[in-house]
This record gives sequence, structure tokens and C-alpha cells, in this order.
Amino acid sequence: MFGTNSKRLDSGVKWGFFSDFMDEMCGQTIDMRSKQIESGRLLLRRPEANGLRNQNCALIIKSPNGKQLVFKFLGIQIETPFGCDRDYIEFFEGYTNNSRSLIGKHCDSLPPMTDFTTAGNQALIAFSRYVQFYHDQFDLTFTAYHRGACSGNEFGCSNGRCIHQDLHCNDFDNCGDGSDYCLLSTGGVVGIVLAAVIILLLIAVVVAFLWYRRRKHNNSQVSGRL
Ligand SMILES: [Ca+2]
Repeated sequence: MFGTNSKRLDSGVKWGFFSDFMDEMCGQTIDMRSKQIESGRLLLRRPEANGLRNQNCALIIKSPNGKQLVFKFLGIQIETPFGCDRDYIEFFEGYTNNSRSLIGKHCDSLPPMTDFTTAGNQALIAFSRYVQFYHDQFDLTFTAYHRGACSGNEFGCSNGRCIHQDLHCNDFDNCGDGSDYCLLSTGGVVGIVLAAVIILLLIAVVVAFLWYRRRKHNNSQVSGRL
């Protein structure tokens, strides 16, 4: 699943989702605290979409309130005949040259089964693209979480992580284990309930109409016999 070229920014929910194109943010920092977000979506577009080729790109993400970060791929297409030697994405703990350490490296046409998580509150995402192979793209979410007791405005994931409650049932795997997915969103449940109420009302109207006609018919028969 890859994002479209239409940019979907903050949906209006204060602690909701934020989306951006990584290829427009090379060398920049996403400070989740200042943006007042608990999660976001990061898209790397094919160079055809933005006119950029052979683009290596790195950006820093800082989570709010010292929380850890979990990265989950929605879609990925980073592959060359040379494996992960030339085109790849890397996740680092920290971001300075001296202090950063590699969390994981990935290249494939399928999202990895596992997520990538930080131990601290800062991560560096670095994408490397070889000049010959420029069709790479990916789509991922990043989410702030912590372990321990969840507060009242948090959702407790099955894997022991606490994420903001607004991320529950938002159609994205923010927990990293899928436990915040819902079969039906809140809007879906409301729609089904409304539809059921309308159907019941229609049935009640039809039954009342039939009862009224039958009663009127019976009354006319009684009147005819008199
Ligand atoms: Ca979610």
C-alpha cells in the first residue's frame, strides 16, 4: 500500500496522524512534540513523482516526552540485483555520527514481518539509492510508545506498549503487533447502528400501515353486513 501524491496532513485530531514525504524532508527533523503528534506516516515517492534521481536521504525523528519509537512498513519496493548492498533503508538509534547505532536495515518488495523500534526517543532514517535503480519507494508509519502502566488517554497494546488512544481503530498498526486494529471503526459501528434503526422504523411503518388497512377493511365488511 503506497500513499498517493495528495498530501494528507494532520486530520484535525490534535494527537492524530501526520503524513509527509520523506523526499521533501531530507536532512530535516520531525519533532513530534512540537508538531503535537503521537504518530505519523512517511512516504518516499518514486523519483518520477518529484523529479529527483539518485537521491540519498536521511531525516531525524524525535518522539515526544521521552517515548520510544516503533516503525512499521505499510509497503516497500526497494530491490536491486545486488541485494541490500546498494539500495536500502536503515534505522539508527540516535543520529550523530559518533553516537548512532544501527537498529536495522531492509530492502525488499514486501514489508518485513517485524517492526523496528528504538530504545530511546530519537531515530535517524537513512535511505540510500544507487544511481541505476531509481524506482524505489516505501510507505511507513512511526508511532511514539512507552512500556509500563498506560494512562487514561492511552491504549494498551497486547505487546505491552502504550500508545495514544486516538491511534486505536485508525486502520494503522501503531502497536506493531496489530492489536490496535479494529474490525470496524467507530464510524462503521455508528453507520451500522443508524442503518439498523432506519430499517426497524421502516418495518414499523409498513406493519402499522398494513394493520391500519386490515382494520379499515374489517370495519367496512362489518358496516356492509349491517
Ligand atoms: Ca492504529
